[in-house]
Amino acid sequence: ADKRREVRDRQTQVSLDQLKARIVGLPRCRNFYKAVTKPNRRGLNVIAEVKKASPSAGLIRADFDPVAIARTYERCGADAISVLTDEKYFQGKLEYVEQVKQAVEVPVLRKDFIVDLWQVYESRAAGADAILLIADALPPGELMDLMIAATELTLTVLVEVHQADALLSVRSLIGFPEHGYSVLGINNRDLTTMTVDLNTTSRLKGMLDDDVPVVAESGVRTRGDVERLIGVGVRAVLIGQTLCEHSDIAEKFAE
Ligand code: IGP
Repeated sequence: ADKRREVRDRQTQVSLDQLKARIVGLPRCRNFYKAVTKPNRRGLNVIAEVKKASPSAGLIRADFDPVAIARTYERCGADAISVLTDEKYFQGKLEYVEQVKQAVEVPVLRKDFIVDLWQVYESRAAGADAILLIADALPPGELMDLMIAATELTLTVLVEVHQADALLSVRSLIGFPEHGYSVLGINNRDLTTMTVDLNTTSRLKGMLDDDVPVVAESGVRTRGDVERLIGVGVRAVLIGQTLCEHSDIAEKFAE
């Protein structure tokens, strides 16, 4: 409900037609789908997240510089970059997507609570190559509508689930070309209680065909965690806090 109010405020400043006009002149999206699903030496792809603060951790990095962090990630070999833009809970900003997109060559994911078509256009206009849609929080019909709109704009959709029932209702939508480029994100963090359980990934992945591209999200902190997820067969991991909070981001990445 908060998000809907925020979106309504922003809509009074920029109309859908204005966003559409901006999008017309843009180059096509970088291929986020390919970046996170391609086979590689490491055994999985890495989406590194630019994250200033979170409800569970508070302020993660005091000297937060989104462009510097994104450049470090890219230099360390990140396959894609996630940028949190939610202001209220994560101290993000939409402008961070614009800035990061200009600073790196890999695809950029806009991470926010997207509940309205207008935000899909807003994301594309800001330069995002992919958006997050949270299946646990959206009725299936609305999720579909947002996925179709994203596809028309050539965005990749990261469809996130935490609960088995949400997975059941969306699993048939993932990966089909007629629904555009989409990958399934399994969130190890329960957004209602903030608790993290890495077993969520293996438990939910077991409900999917092996060829569905899966991204494991949240709570990945050590080399051991990554090895474990490679063993489960995910195509990518999304890592935020443990990288952003480290005094030497490059050193933590190498681990
Ligand atoms: C990153 P972590 O534990 O590495 O910082 O997690 C990412 O998964 C997390 O930021 C996230 C998120 C979300 C944030 C996953 N799903 C939905 C906001 C909204």
